[in-house]
Amino acid sequence: MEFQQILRQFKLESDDWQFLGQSDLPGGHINNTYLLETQQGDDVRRYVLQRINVNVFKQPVQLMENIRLVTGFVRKKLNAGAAPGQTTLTVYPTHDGQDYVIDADGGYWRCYQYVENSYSPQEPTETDAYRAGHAFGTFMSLLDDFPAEQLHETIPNFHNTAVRYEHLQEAIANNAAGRLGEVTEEIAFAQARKDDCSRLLNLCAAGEIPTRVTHNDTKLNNVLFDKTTQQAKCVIDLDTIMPGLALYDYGDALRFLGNTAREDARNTDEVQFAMPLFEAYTKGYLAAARDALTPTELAMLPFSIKLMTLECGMRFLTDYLNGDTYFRIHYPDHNLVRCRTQFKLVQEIEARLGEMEAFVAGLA
Ligand code: GN1
Ligand code: MG
Repeated sequence: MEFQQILRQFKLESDDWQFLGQSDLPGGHINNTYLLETQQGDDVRRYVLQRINVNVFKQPVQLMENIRLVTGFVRKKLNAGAAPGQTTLTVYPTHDGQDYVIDADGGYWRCYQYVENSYSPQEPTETDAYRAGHAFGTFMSLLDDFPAEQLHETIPNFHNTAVRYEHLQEAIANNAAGRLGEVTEEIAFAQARKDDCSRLLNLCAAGEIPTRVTHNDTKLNNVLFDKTTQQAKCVIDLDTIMPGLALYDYGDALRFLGNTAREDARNTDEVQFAMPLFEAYTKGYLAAARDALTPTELAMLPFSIKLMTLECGMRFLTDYLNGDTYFRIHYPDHNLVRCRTQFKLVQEIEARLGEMEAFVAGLA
């Protein structure tokens, strides 16, 4: 189906618009994202149209319900002045009141307002890191009293690292793509860290870490910054909002931000852990979220970075063994390259864990 025809089915600001054009919005590993431009009277209005990957998100209707509930809840608080300068995503309904359009091939499409005058920092500074930490900390605080039981768990066990470890063991046993011989070292690397995989889960089961409403995909490019003020203004990519641990969001953010190289750098010598960005992000995050966190959560902040990095590496490795059925790849060993950067980063984090723990203890 044509993009225009899909957009026609959404209830936009006006029905009287002309299509100006479309382009890809690259970056994500899962959904397909497009920017559509329209002329409405004197205004140019832009929309983000996304095809939801239903191989990954098997319950697109529930997923959209989560996003509608969460954005509605956050918007109310923002309108009441909760976090000046922040905004949230705007989901457009269709003319018949749904949050999505189903195309002739059964594809699910949704439409967001494009966040104008925004960018995502490509080479983040310490100021950017502080602001991103503050934005994700604020996001968590805003959702502190959200009724979690209303949320669907759209991908069960999403950050259950012990389950991720089991999925890796299954992928090894199946050897579906016949690649087992290439990844002996990576498998040994993960297996040597098996006990780490259940540490946070055990603390959660013991009641030392609470379950909260979490974002679950806190990469830096999921915070948009304002071009005029350079402040972080909108947390985006709300697909994985589910009950989870605050430590997943904190750890995953630094997995991404703390890496001095790209997530798919082939030369792992480039992969180091950026302590100044860690320090800045942590300060910003704690400025917004410290009061909500328990002592155990605070103590486990540095470990969570290691855990989320290990988990992400295991997920790339699992997908490589399975024959690349989950993450979008751009060349044959892309998932293996991604796995290797993550595992190199785990080593870098392990070497600095004590230093990081001392830093957090000094702030708390
Ligand atoms: C995927 O599509 P994207 O880039 O927002 C993945 C995250 C991973 C990330 C690694 C639903 O996110 O969990 O951390 O890639 N999302 C899903 O870059 O699996
Ligand atoms: Mg995502």
